[in-house]
Amino acid sequence: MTKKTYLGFDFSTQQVKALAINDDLVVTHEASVQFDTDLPEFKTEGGVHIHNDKLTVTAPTLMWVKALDLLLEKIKDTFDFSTVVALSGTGQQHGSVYWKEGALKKLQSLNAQYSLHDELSTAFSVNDSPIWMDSSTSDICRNMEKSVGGPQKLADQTGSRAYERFTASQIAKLYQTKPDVYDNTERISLVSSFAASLFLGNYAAIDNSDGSGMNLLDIRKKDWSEECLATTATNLRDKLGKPVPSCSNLGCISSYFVEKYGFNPDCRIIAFTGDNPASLAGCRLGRGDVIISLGTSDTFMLWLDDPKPKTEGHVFVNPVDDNSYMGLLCYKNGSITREKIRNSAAQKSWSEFSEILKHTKPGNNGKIGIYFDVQEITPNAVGCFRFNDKDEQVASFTDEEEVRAVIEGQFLAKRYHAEGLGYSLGISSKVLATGGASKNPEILQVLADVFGAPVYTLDTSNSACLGCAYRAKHGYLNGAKSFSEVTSSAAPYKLAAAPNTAVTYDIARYGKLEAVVTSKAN
Ligand code: ADP
Ligand code: XUL
Repeated sequence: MTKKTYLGFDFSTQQVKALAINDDLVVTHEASVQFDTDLPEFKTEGGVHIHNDKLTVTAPTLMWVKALDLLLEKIKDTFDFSTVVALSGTGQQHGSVYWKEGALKKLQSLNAQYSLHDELSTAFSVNDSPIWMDSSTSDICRNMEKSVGGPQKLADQTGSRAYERFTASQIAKLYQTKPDVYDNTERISLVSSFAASLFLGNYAAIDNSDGSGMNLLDIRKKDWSEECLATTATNLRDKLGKPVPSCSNLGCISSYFVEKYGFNPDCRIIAFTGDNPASLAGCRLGRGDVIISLGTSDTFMLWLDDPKPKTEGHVFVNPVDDNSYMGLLCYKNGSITREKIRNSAAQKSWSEFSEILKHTKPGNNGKIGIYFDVQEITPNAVGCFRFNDKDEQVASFTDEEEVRAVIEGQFLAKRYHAEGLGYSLGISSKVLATGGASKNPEILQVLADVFGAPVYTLDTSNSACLGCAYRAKHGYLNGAKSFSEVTSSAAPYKLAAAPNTAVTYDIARYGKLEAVVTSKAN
C-alpha cells in the first residue's frame, strides 16, 4: 500500500506553520516561517502593523503569500509532497482579504515558473488586511446592533453581539470609507479561506465555523443573514460566496503545486477554518467536553449542542460536526490575577499557594471572591468583591480564604458562563487544561471539583495545525467516519485530577453574586 500523509497549515498572527502526519496520526514533519524575522521587508512587529490611531491593526496580505512560498521551499527537500492525499489549514480568525476584480482568472492560471508572490502581486484590492487586533469600528458595531434590534438579537442570529474585530464591521468600514475599492473587489475571504484559495487555485468557500466569527452568518440556517448583509454593504452575498461545512472537500490541488512541488494532482483541499475551531479539533474536544487555557489571560472553549448565545462570549458552528456548536469565552483576569493573590497571600510562591489549596476545604466555608483586577470581558466589570456565607459583601478575607477564593471564583465563573451558553455536564464530560497554570496539580484539583469532571492536561503548542492535519484526514474519508473515530488512535490525554464526589458547588449562587458585582461595577 502506498504511504498516505496529511498536511495542516496554520496562518497565525506571527507565523505560518505546516505540519505533516502519517496515516497513524503521528507527526512526521514540522516547519515554520516567522513574519518579523524571515520576511523583514514587510516591517511587521509581531506580524502586524499598528497604525497611528492605535486602533487600526493590519497585516500585509502579500506577506502571507510570500510566507507560503518560503515555507514550501523550506519543506520540499525533506518531504515528499506526492504522498499528501489531503491538506487543510487554519488562519487567525476574523481577518479579511480583498481580491481585486479579475483576480480569479490569475488564481486559476498560476504559472509554476514564478513564485506565488510574483504571480499574485496585483491580485488584491486592499494591500493591508484588517486583522483580529483591530478595534477601530466601534461606531459601526453599535449601529449594526441597533439596526437588527439590539446586541442580543444579533447574538441570537450570528452567535455574537457586534465586535470590532469581527469581519462585518471591517467590511462595512471599507464600504463606507473607500466605496470604489469595495466595488473593485470581486471576492472577500477570511484569512483561512484565502489560504485555502491559494492551494485550490480558485476561490475557496468560507467554512461555517470560521464564518461564525463575522457577525454575518446565521449560525442555525448556516447561510448569510440577509439582515446582517444589508446593514454591512451592498452586493455582499456575491462577494462572500456560499458558506460550507468545515469538513467539506473543496476539490483538488491547483496544478501550480503539482508542477512546482510535486504534489499528487488528486490531493484534496479540505475547507480551512479559524484557529480557535482548529484548536478544538487538535485537542479532540468531544461532546460535553471543555478546554480551559490558563495563560496570561484565560480562554475557554466548549462543545455545545443547543447553544444559547449571549452578549458575552461567542458561539460558532462546530468545526468537526456541522450539526453542533462550540462556545468561546475570553477572560482577561487569568494568571496575572492569580499571581497578584499569590504575592499578597502566599509569600509570592506557587508552592505555598498550592499548600494552602491542599489543606483548605473545598467550598471555602461559603466564602466567594470575584477578582476583576483589570476590566473583565466576561462579564464586563472591574473591581474585587468578597462575599461571606450569607452573601454579604465583606472588606477582606484571611490569606487562606483569599487563595482558595480566587481559584474557586475563577472556575465558578467559567462553569456559570458555560452553562449560560447552553453547556451541560455529561456523564463522560472531560475538562482539558492547558497553559501555565495547568502545571499546578492543586489548581487542577479545584477545577475538577468545580466542574465535577476529570481534568486532563495536554500539550497544545501545535494544536491548531495538528487539528487541521486531523481534519484533512476526516475530510478525505468524506463522511465514512466521524471525527472522533478518525482521531481515536491519537495519543491519550494525561489524567491530572479526578473530581471529589463529596463536593458540590452552587453555580446559581455564584451567578447571583456576579450579577450584584456587575450592577455595582457598571
Ligand atoms: P501565555 O498565555 O502568555 O502563553 P502561559 O500559558 O505560558 O502564558 O502561562 C503563563 C502564566 O502561568 C504565568 O503568568 C504564571 O503566573 C503561570 N504559572 C506558571 N507556573 C505556575 C504554577 N506552578 N501555578 C500556577 N500558575 C503558574
Ligand atoms: C478569537 C480571536 C483570536 C484570533 C487570533 O475571537 O480574536 O483568538 O483568532 O488568534
